[in-house]
Amino acid sequence: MIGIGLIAFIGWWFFAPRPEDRKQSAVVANHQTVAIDVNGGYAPETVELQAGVPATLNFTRRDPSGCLDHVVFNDFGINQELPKGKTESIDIDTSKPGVYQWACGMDMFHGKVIIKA
Ligand SMILES: [Cu+2]
Repeated sequence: MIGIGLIAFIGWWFFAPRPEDRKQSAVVANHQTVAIDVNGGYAPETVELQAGVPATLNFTRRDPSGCLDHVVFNDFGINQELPKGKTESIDIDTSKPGVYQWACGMDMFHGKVIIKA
C-alpha cells in the first residue's frame, strides 16, 4: 500500500498542473517583457512568448548560491552572468516558434520559453 501511495504521489508531483509556474508575457508597444525571479530556482519556470514580437526576459537573482550565477540558453548561444541583487535583461529571438530550455551554469536548474505562433 505504501508503494502505491508513493507512486501516486510521484505521479501527482510530476504531472499535476502547476499554473502559477507559468507566465504569459504582456505585449506593450510591440515588445514583450517577463520578469523572472531567481531564488532557489526560477519563478516562473515557464514563460510563454508570442512569435515575431521582440522579447526581453528580466532575470533578478536573489539567491546567494553561485549555482545560479549564470543563465544559459544553449539554443540562442546565450551565457549571461547574473550578479546577485541585480536585474539582467536578456533579449530573446522570437522569430521561430518552439520550446527553448534555459538552465543555470551547471545545468541543475531549468526553465523554458515557449514561443507561440
Ligand atoms: Cu547550478
